[in-house]
Amino acid sequence: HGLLKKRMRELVPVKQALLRDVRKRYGSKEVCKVTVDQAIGGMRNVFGLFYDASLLDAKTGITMRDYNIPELQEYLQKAENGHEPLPEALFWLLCTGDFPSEQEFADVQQEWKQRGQLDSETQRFILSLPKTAHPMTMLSQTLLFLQKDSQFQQAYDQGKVSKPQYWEYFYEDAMDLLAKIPRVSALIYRHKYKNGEIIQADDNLDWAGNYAHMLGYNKFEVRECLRGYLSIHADHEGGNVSAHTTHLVGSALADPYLSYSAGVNGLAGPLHGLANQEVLKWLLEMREELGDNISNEKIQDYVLTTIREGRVIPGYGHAVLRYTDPRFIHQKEFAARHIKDDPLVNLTAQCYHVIPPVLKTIGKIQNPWPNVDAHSGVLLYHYGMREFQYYTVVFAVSRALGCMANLIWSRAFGLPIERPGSITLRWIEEKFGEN
Ligand code: AMX
Repeated sequence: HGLLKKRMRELVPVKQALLRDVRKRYGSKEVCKVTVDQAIGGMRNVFGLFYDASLLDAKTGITMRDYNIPELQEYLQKAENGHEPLPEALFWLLCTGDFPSEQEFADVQQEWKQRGQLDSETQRFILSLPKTAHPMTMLSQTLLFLQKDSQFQQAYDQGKVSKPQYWEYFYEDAMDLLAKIPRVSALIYRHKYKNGEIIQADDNLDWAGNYAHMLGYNKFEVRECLRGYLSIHADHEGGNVSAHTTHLVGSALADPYLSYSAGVNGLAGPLHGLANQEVLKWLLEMREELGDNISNEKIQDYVLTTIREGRVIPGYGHAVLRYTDPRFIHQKEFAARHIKDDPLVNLTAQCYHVIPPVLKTIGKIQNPWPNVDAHSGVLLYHYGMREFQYYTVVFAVSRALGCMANLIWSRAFGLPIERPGSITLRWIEEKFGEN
């Protein structure tokens, strides 16, 4: 076994004891009340989930194991001459709460290289998928295809596994899934857009750098872009659609492949991860209609027209955040460091200046500021990846890190099947009606 599993074996009993103690001391305390509006309105600010690896603050954004995005960028391992955090190091942090030593970091990296090979059956499966399918659908399907290799499912089927061991099997599946997902995703890209011309993995590269390489992008800057991208999208607490779905499905003891395939399906919704594809589409449509050097007034009109048509401004707004997403800032700073004078990057900066005041005039919008998806696509577009339908797959490769770390812990904590209650219109009327 690798060093991460060894460390998890030390940590699991300690944290199990901590959880028992917390329940004993605070188990009957009230976390929050739920109003009828919240029950109908997508459960905003209902704190009914336990999800340990990250926490979202409306004002300051995401912290993963208590570290915000600039701190993660500063403290996590980087590539030689690089500035961006490496996802292998982040995964160690998400699982253990500690930053990895150089040796621990190298061990995860090595383990993912060993586990990452795709067999010829899986390659054939991907290359047989209809090219008309959306790449997110292809990813979800391939995760389901890989489910035949689930060690948890096999052990459970044979009656070999009891509850205290669940997490160890989830861990094995999670590590395999994480090792394979960049290769699966790169092959989907090469199949759909590059005539199936496969680029073999380069095992001298790190997880994210190798993903860039297998996609067909070899500049150091692109690798750096992906290292940062795959780190900052990894986790966003437990209530977002992809994380919550993965957690929910896993709570039924569906293995990590089944669980994450379900999470990926949620990520493929335009109000969630697919927003990064939508942003590019929207920006390109705007440029097509209005040309280059668009005035602020024209952008304002374009925003209002989009809203009048009953559409949302993709990349703006958030269910929890109430200020600019620190992940947006991270990408904006990346662009400032690396990219000079790209028309779409410049337009994104101009939109950041122009759009929030317009959205503020529309009373119902709770958050007029940009989220991560407002920026991520233009970076990929700049580096030559023009197939914006693919962008959410990159998000999915990253989100797997957070979803897998939390899934392992959900089993380690022995969390039960998730089953909240629901209410009907009649229930509400009878409970609160006058008579
Ligand atoms: N453009 C236009 N209208 C917007 C809007 C936007 N960017 N953001 C919110 N609104 C509208 C909502 O559609 C809703 O209208 P309705 O009452 O007529 O249905 C109203 O404002 C109130 O919504 P809210 O409370 O501010 O937001 P929410 O929590 O219901 O939804 C989100 C949050 C992200 C779905 C929404 O802001 C949105 O649709 N944004 C655009 C899509 C996007 O960028 N999604 C990515 C989010 C980050 C992620 O998950 N990757």
